[in-house]
Amino acid sequence: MHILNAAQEALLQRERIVLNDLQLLVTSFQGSKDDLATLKTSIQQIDDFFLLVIVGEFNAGKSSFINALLGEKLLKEGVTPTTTKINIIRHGSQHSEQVIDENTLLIQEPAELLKEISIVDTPGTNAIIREHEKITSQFIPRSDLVLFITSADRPLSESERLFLETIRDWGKKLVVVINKIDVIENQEEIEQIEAFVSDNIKSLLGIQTEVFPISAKKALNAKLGQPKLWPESRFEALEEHVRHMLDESGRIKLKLQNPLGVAKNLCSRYHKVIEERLDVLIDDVETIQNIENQSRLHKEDMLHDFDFRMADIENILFGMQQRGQQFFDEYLRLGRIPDLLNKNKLQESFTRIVIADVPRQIEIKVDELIDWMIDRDFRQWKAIMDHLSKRKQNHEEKIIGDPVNTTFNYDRSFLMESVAKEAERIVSDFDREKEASEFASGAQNAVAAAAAIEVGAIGLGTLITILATTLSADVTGILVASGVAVLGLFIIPARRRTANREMSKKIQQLKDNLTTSLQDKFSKEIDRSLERVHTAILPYTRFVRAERANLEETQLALAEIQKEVLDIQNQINLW
Ligand SMILES: Nc1nc2c(ncn2[C@@H]2O[C@H](COP(=O)(O)OP(=O)(O)OP(=O)(O)O)[C@@H](O)[C@H]2O)c(=O)[nH]1
Ligand SMILES: [Mg+2]
Repeated sequence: MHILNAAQEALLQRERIVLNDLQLLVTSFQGSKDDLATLKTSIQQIDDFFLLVIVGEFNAGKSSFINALLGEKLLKEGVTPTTTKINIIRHGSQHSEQVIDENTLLIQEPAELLKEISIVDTPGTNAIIREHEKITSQFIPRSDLVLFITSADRPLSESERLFLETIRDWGKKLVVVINKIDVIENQEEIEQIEAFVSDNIKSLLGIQTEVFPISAKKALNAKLGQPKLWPESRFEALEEHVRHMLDESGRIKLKLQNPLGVAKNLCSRYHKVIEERLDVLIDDVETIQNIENQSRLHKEDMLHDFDFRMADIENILFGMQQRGQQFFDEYLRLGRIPDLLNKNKLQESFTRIVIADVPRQIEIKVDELIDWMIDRDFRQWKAIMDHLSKRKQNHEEKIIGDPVNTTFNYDRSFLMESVAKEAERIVSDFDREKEASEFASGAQNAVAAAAAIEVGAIGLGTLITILATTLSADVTGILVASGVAVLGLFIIPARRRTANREMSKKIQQLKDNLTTSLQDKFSKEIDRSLERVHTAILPYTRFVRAERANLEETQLALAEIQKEVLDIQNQINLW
């Protein structure tokens, strides 16, 4: 590269920094290897030879054009797809050819023009050999100036249009050449073709380019000894234009622009990827929120319903308490003294009248409660499963469309899948009976613990019967003890009230023990169920949160880079 002035040097410095930043960003974003390689090559190329790259459909006359430019028949021409490799033509003291790799050939030639620039002949696009187009497309980012050749007998085909878009997307400066004008009979027709190409490029690509109608064949022949063909070849204007574009400052400009165009292209591509991923994640956040909201509602519902159901149990116990009062009132009478002295009979009466079928009633209610609760839990998991599978369906296409890398989608799908699987597993393995019996024994333990009694696996109903029997014994004890001091009891109303209160307290205690321990057990169970949901979706939630933060950060960094690239581009354009 030529000596740069201070301002150019400073700008080049900035350019290197921003390109380096972009390289780091693409690397940390796990961008595609191809993108990284492209970026790296275009950075290296700042210091490399200037590359004028000739592209176009096969048979358009690319090789012929280069021959005409050099004024010698250096490259092979032919009607079938002829050029099969990238031919880099560079200045050398004598002619030589060297295979660089399977797709690249380096030709050295002692031509004056090549001292300033290297010219690249490429395989034609739209040839039957698809590989050719790929080789050429991959080379586009490396070019400093692209010369696009179309043929006058089929100007601007559909495939050429697509190829031109690729060139434009890489931010390349473009010169358009219409070759083979010698096959067109009259001047008017040539003008029509010229206008057609020029207008269409403008409307298709949104860029104004200069279009040069030429005859490469005549130009070469003119240079090879038939000078009268030179004006007809119309080559002069094109050569003049290229020479002007490629004077020293023009070359520096194009050289510096080249990697910036590549950077710009990558920036906008990665922006798009980030945006698409953020869209996916926003929907993910919504899914997670839906699940969490549903869990919260589920809990509220559960607690609300639970209070209703608990009220039934409390009513049963309340009924027992009232019967206890009546029983006491009835038995603490002088006329009942004989009964009070028969302890067994008294206990039997208390059990029959006061306890009645309370244990069974409670057991039924508790069983209902457990069933209801397990059913709700089951339904909750089913709802989660449905949410996730709906989410999966909605976004499968979006996920497939991400061109840059697959780890994001892989990780994300994997996590979502594993939550969905967990939900599915829970739903399909759901064993109501097992859950219910575990739950019941949990409830039993809670009640037993509250009453401070040791129990084995006896069932809640039996436990309540035991508690009721204890209560019967206790209460009968109070009555019997009262009976011994029977006279005092009837004479001193204060003692009678104390005994009555004590009995009420015992029943109240049983009631409290039962309700609080059941309540405790159930609310713990609700929390446990919610916790289970929360834990199951946690890896997914975490991923979404972390990935989102990460993407937003990358987005900001990318925007900075993009801004700097634009700024440097503008500065260069001011030269
Ligand atoms: N009439 C006419 N024929 C030309 C002109 N330029 C090239 N040709 C012919 O067009 C055919 C294709 O030319 P090439 O230079 O091989 O075309 P290419 O674009 O390099 O083709 P590929 O290497 O196959 O992609 C050859 O037969 C040339 O002689 C021209 O200006 N006028
Ligand atoms: Mg060729």
